[in-house]
Amino acid sequence: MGESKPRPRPPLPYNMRDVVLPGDAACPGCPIPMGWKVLSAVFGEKMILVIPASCSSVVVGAYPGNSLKASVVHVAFASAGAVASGITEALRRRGINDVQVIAWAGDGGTADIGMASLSGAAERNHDYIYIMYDNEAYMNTGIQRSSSTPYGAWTTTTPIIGKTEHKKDVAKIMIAHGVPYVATASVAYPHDFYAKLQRARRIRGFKFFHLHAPCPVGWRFDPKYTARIARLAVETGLWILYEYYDGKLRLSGPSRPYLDPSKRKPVEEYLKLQGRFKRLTPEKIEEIKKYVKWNWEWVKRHM
Ligand SMILES: Cc1ncc(C[n+]2csc(CCOP(=O)(O)OP(=O)(O)O)c2C)c(N)n1
Ligand code: SF4
Ligand SMILES: [Mg+2]
Repeated sequence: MGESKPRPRPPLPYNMRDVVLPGDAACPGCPIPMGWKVLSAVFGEKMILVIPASCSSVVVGAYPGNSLKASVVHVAFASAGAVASGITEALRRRGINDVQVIAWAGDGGTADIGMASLSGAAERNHDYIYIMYDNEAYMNTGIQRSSSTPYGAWTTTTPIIGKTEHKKDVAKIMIAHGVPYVATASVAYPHDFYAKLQRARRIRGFKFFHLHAPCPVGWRFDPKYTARIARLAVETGLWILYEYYDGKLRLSGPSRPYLDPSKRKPVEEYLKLQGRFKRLTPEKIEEIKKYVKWNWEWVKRHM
């Protein structure tokens, strides 16, 4: 038998600069690692993520089995805003200025239980980035409604007629705090998210991101559709991408065409792919359309 040729090296399983490691505990189609990939592209290992109790705590895992090659601090549900403030100040006092502190919290951990510590950090204008990844319910504990669950959506605590209130708009609350930078983003538009993070890292003071993050498990859709559904939210005008700084709102590229309502896709295209909206009546769909219109009016007034 002749000598066998050495086998070609298999390609590396992941980009070596990528700090999001393969083999995490996320469900298929989970938006969380999609968001982290973008953080990784901007900050690499030079970030400290502060993560309150949520799906993200499970997806990142416990040391030394972390699925992120960056520093992670697991904190109590309500405290991301406060802990990230403390870490930021500690680094400043030690003269360490090449590490980005990022609070990475769910909608429950931000819009509900974490609101007080978030508001305090924003008011004190601590110099870090807060990212609310919004999967629009308490997913880790079994899909309970949050104040960021949208109108009409089924959850295990809004089982029959869906949620009867509209979403709490945390980005607007942050704008009202007068922080230096607020942005909305979507896991379907990584380049837009990337550019916003690059801008935010150069701004001193508190920076807030509201990241739309469709969850296949809680929203009841096929995991292969995460990016498609996130994109449809923008194309129907339901999710508006913008930045707010220096007292002015700047509509982001992907949302610009939809300033013209005739360019927007019908909201039904977004709703029909998700089991959580299965029981919507025509009246409720009309109410959602009114909300979209009202939101765009608000955007126009602040441009
Ligand atoms: C004080 C407190 N109350 C309740 C819980 C239980 N708990 C853990 S994660 C979670 C839901 C988190 O929801 P969200 O912040 O939206 O993140 P997601 O799981 O959706 O990613 C809850 C209620 C807790 N850990 N601490
Ligand atoms: S429930 Fe949703 S957000 Fe949580 S890990 Fe699964 S896909 Fe991700
Ligand atoms: Mg959530």
